[in-house]
Amino acid sequence: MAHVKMYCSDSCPFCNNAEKLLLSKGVDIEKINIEEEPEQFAKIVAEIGQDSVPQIFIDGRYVGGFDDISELDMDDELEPMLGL
Ligand SMILES: N[C@@H](CCC(=O)N[C@@H](CS)C(=O)NCC(=O)O)C(=O)O
Repeated sequence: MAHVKMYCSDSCPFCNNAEKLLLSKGVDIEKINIEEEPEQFAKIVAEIGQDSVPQIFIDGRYVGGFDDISELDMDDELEPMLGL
């Protein structure tokens, strides 16, 4: 199964939606709370040029936010990326 890393914050509806979608696929999520680890988030913001949350990586590959994984799911591309 793929390794999913999600940068997120508390009280973020898009993060909750992304988590729900990913959990519905049965995958584990490594969550990084950007309020607790701002320096880690600053590093990836510099890399990807996006500073909203969530920001999701699957097996180290940047896939985007909730809208992006939702679209991948609708196109039946998310599960293969998750190794399902
Ligand atoms: N299209 C993005 C929207 C994400 C979004 O707007 N997240 C809010 C928090 S729930 C945020 O980070 N707002 C601050 C910002 O956009 O810089 C997605 O689907 O992930």
